[in-house]
Amino acid sequence: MQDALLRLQQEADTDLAAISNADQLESFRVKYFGRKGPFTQLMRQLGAAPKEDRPKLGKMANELKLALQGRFDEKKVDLVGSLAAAGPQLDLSLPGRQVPQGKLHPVTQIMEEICAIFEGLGFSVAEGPDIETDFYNFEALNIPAHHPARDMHDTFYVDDSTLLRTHTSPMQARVMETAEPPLKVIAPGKVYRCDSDITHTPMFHQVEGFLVDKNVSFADLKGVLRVFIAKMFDESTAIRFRPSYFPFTEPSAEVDIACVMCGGKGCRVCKKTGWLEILGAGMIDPEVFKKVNYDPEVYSGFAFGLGVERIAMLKYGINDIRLYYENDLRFLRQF
Ligand code: 2NL
Repeated sequence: MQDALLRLQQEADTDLAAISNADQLESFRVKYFGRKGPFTQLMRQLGAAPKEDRPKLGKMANELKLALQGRFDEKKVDLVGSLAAAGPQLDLSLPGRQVPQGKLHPVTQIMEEICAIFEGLGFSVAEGPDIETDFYNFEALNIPAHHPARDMHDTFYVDDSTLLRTHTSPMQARVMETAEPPLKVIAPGKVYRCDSDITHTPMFHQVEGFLVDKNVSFADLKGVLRVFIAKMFDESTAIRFRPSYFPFTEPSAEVDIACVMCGGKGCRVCKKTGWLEILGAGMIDPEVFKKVNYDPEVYSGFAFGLGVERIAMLKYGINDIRLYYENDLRFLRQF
């Protein structure tokens, strides 16, 4: 039996050395360690050996099996290592995994487009705090305490003198306070009003702009807005100015464009009027100039304000403003 063990060891060594792939590794395992393998047989033969030899032979057989198992494991590790070193087993013809790609939110896209148009006209961009003082949001813009216009703004107050800005004009008041004309500035950003339905969200975006210099006229305002609308919509888009009222401008106007849906014939979107309101504007009120220490006898200027969500709705034919803020990818991916 000792001879048998010796022969087994030699044969196993030869077999082990010849292994070069996973199939051969598995055949080896079955041949030597399987249920019908030599060790099972040896254990059976052990019963036939002289009683005094049995412990010694049993120990030899066990040691051989353990040693063989050890070398088999080493071989396995080597083989896996060399297969890995030979390069990943990849099918390079398979299509790659798509990397998900993010995009700018439609409101951000339109906001950037609007800013780019005004920057092209020589305006610079000023950004300021969302949390404002009552002074910059109202007082400086000719909306004193108890002015009826305050009711129109549905203000979120932080405390008696602090609030979430209801428009971006406070930024413009800040600019005028610290810089001297001539000035051409736009103020883009988030604004807040306590209002929510299909045309209002409590947070939305505005771009406001103003120009102050000597001898600025309403014709300059019309010229700038004319160019803006032609670039934002279409060269041939018809526009009209309608008299209106804002506390910070005099005279004031609301600006309409021919309905983008029906071209002016009248439809559901324009409520049969053929026109869509897209922004408000006017000549800066002398009272505003006095608040920021500009001499209204020397300087004049115009200002305008527009809602970004509204412009994007008109441009893309979106009928519910709340879609912007539901984060439904099926909606967002369309832009
Ligand atoms: C609208 C109307 C407007 C302004 C905003 C403004 C700013 C300064 C002085 C005077 Cl610092 N005016 N901004 C002027 C007229 C209209 O917005 O309907 N916005 C959505």
